Amino acid sequence: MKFFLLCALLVALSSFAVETAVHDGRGTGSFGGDQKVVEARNYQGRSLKGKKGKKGKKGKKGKKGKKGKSYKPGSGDDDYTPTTTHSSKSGKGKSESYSSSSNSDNAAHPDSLPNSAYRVKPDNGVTVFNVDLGNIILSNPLGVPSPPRSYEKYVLSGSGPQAATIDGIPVILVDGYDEGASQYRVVYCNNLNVGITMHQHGMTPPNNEDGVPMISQYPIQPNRCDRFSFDLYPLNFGTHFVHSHYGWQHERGLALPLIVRGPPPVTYPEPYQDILKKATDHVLYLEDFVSFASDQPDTNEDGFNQEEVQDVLIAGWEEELYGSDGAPPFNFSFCMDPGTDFDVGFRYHLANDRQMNDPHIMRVERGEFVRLRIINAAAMSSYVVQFNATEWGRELPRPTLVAVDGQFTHPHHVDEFGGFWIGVAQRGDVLLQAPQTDGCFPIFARNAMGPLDGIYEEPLFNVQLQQAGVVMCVGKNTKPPPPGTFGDLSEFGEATGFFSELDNGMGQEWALRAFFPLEEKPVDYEFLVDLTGDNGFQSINTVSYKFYPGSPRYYALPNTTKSELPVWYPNPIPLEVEGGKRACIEIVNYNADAHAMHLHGHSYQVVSIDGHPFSGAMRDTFMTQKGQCGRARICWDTDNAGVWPFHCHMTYHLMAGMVTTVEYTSVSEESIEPWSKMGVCNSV
Ligand SMILES: [Cu+2]
Repeated sequence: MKFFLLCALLVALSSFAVETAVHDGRGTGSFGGDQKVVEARNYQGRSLKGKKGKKGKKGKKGKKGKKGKSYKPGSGDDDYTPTTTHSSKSGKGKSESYSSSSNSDNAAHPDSLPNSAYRVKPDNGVTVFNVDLGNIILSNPLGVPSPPRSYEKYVLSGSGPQAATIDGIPVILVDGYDEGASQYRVVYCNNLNVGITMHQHGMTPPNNEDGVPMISQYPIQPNRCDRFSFDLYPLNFGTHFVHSHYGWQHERGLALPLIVRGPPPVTYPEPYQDILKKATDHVLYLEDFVSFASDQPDTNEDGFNQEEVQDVLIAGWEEELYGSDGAPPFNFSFCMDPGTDFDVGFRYHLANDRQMNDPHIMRVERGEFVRLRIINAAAMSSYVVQFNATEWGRELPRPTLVAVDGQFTHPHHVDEFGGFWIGVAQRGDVLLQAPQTDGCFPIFARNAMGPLDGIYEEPLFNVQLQQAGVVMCVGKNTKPPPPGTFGDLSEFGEATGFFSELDNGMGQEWALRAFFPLEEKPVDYEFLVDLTGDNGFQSINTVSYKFYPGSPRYYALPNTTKSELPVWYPNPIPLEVEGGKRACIEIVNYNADAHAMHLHGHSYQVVSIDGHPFSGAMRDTFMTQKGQCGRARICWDTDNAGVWPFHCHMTYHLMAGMVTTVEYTSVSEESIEPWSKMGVCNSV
C-alpha cells in the first residue's frame, strides 16, 4: 500500500486531489429512501476569547495560552485560504467569554432552527476548522466548595459546507449517499503552539487519513493546516466524532461531533424506518473535564496537570501491586476482582459544553420526532442517559435505540435497563417523539458510578455533580426553566452502578443485535488480547506501548525495566493480518477496571460475551467487564490495509500504554516508518 506524504499535501491543498486507491467499494445492506438535499448555511461558531494561561497552583506546567488569533493565510506555506476568518470577536463586536451562565435561554444560539436550516451542499467546497485555545467558565451547582472559575479549553470553529451548529455546538455534518458520491473533506488549521492530530473516530478511511501521531501521520505543526479527505460509504452513515490523538488534547476539549447523514436501510422495520426519515437531528455531546486521582481529590485542581494525575495513579498502582517490599511485579495471570471505584474522577461533566444547572435548551415542536445522536466524548466517564418525561408521544411511546457506534441495531427500548448506557467513546442514536403538550423535560446523562459509600461521600462525588444533560422544551413559546432548576437530582439520589454490571450497560450489550451482522465466514485469525497491568500501569499482553508524545516514551517487555526509547518505535507485539480475511480477538480483562476497547479503521461485531455466542452489535468501541477475567469476543473483516491502533479509549489507560496495533502484512516496515514524513514536514 502506498503511503503518500500528508505534509507534502500542504502545498497542494488548493488542487484538492483525492487518493482513494486503497478503498474497495464497501458497505452493508441496502440503503435508499428519501435523500433530502439540503443547502448550505454558514456556521457561526461561538467565538471564544483567547486567554493567557495562568500558572498552575503548584507553579509548574502553567502554560502560556495563545491569544485567540486569526488564521493568516498567505504566509508562503499554505496555498489554501480559508473562506472566513476565525476571530476572537463575536458578531456584535464584543468579546465573548465561554460562559455557561450567560445564556440560559439560548437566544443567541442558532440551535432552535428547524432541521431544514442545516444546509449541506455536496459541492467541491472545502470546510475549515480552526483549532484554538479558549476558556470556559464553570460553576459548582451546589455552590460549594468554590465559586465559578475559568479553565482553558480547546475550541474548534468551522466554516464551509461540512461545518454546522447543532444544539449550540460546532459539528461536522456530511451528507452521505448510497452511490458512494459523498466525501469527507475537512481542513484543520492548528493555531496552538503545539502539534495536533485529528482522528475521525468511527470512520474507515485510508490509513494515512487516520490521524495517529507517528503511526499514520506526522503531527500538524503550529500555524499549519492539514487536509483530510476520503470517500464515505453506507457503513459510515451515522454518529461519530473527531478528536485529537495527540497527548492529552482530547481530554482538554479538542474534539467535536461528526455526523454522516444517510437514508435508513430500506429493510429497517416500521414505524422506525419512516420515523428515521422525518426525524429532526439533535445532538447530546458528553464530556468530562478537569480530572483528579479519585483517592486524592486535590490533584489537578487547576486542570493543567494531567501528567501529575497520571503519576499519582501509577504510584498507587505500583504500591498496590509491588508492595512496600519491592515484591515481584503484578502477575497478569492473576485475575483481579472488580474495582469498587474508578481511578479518575472529574470536577465537571458537560453536555453540549454546558452544565446541568444551566443546560442547553433543545427546542422541539409538539409530537416532533427527534433522532438524538448521543456521543460520549468523555476521557474516562461512562454514562446512563435517562429520559424522564412521563408522557412521550403517542406514535412512539418509548425512546428507542436504533444504532450504536454509527451502526444500525435492531430497535431497542432504552428503558429496559433504566436508560441508554454509553461507554467512553461510544455513540448511540435514540429515536423519541416529543410529548403532545408544551413543557420542558430534562434528559440526564448520569456518570456511571458505584454505591454511595466511602469515597463517594466526598463532595466531589456528589451525585448532583456527577451528571450532565439537556432540557427539551416543547412548544415555540415555552419558557425554559430558570438556571438551577435541574441541578437538583434529589429524586435520583441513588448512584447508577457501574456500566459493566449485568443490570446496566453489560445487560444492554447482551440485548443489542446488529441489524447488519457480519456474514457467516470461517475465521482466519484468532487473537488473544489480555488487558494486563504490568510495567506500572496498564498494558496489553504485558507490554505497554505508547503513542507519541507519550511520556516517558517507552515500551516495556515483561521482566525488563523501563527504558527510554526514541519517540517512535514499532509495536513489538502487533496483531498481524493479511487483507481479505476474517479476524477475531478474544479480549480478557485481568484488571479491576473496565476498558473501552477501540479499533481504528474498521467496525467489528461483538460475537460473544463470557463464551456465550450471540449476534451482538457492530461497534468500534466495546466496554469490557470489570475484572475477574471477563471475556468478550469481537470479529471483523480485514478490508482496510494499514497499521491500525487497537487500544483502550480511556485517556489515562491509553496514555499508560494499553495499546496495540493491527498491522496488515502488506504494509512494509519502511512504509510506516514516520521519520521520512518528519523530514518532509520540517522542510515545508
Ligand atoms: Cu482502559
